[in-house]
Amino acid sequence: MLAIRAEPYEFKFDPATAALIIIDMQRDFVDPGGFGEALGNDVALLRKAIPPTKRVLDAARKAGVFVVHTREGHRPDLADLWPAKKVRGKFKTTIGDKGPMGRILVRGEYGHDIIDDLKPKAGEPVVDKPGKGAFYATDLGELLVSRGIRQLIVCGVTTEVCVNTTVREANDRGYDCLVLEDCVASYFPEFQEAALKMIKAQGGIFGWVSDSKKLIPALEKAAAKRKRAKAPGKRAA
Ligand code: TIU
Repeated sequence: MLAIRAEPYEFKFDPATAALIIIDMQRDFVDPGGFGEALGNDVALLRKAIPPTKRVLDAARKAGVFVVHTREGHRPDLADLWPAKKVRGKFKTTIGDKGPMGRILVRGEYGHDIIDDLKPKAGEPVVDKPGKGAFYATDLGELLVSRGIRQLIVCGVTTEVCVNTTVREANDRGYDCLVLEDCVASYFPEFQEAALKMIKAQGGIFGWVSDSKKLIPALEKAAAKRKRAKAPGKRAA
C-alpha cells in the first residue's frame, strides 16, 4: 500500500488495484480549431496540464498501473448525439460540423483523437464516450471491475465538466478518486478552483485532491519494487 499527501487527508492506494484515467485529452479540446474553441474558449488554459500529465503517465506505466484513456465524441452519423447536446448554446459551429481538424467531436476525425504527447500505448483501453461522464453509455465499469480496480487517479479536461462528472459517477459506484490538480484544467480559472474544492470538501465528499509532484515519487517506489521483483533470482522485499 502506498500513501501520499492529499486533501482532505492522506490517500492510500495499491498500484495493483488502482487505475490512471486520463479524461478527454483530445485535440478538439486542447488545440486551436476544435470544440473547445468553438464554444468560445481560450485553449491555452488547458495546455498547462499536458507536461505534468505526461510525467504521471510515464510513471504509472513504469509502476504497472492500469491506464485508461477516454475521448468524448460521437458516431459519424451522430445517432448517439442527443438533439439537446447538438443545439445547446446556439453556436454557429457545433458537434458534427466541419472544423479545421475535421468534423467536431466525431470519432475517426483528427481533432477527436488524443494529442500526440499523451498517445495511448497498446494494451491501454481507449473509452469512447458520448456524454460528459466516462461511465455513461460506455464499458468503463466492466473494464475496471474485470481487473479488480478500486481506486482511480484522475487527470484530464475539463475539471468542472468531464472530470467532475466522471468523479461523481465513480464515487456513486464505490471507487476512491484522487484528482491531480496540476493534471486537470479548465477554461475558467474560477471553475478550476471551485471544482477541486467541491471534490475534497466535507471530508472528501467525492474524493481526494493532490498533485503530480506528490504522486510521482510513490509511483517510482512501486516501479522500483516491480523491477526488483522481476530481476532474476531476486524476490520483492
Ligand atoms: N466544455 C467543456 O468544458 N468540456 C466539455 O465539453 N467536455 C469535457 O470536459 N471533456
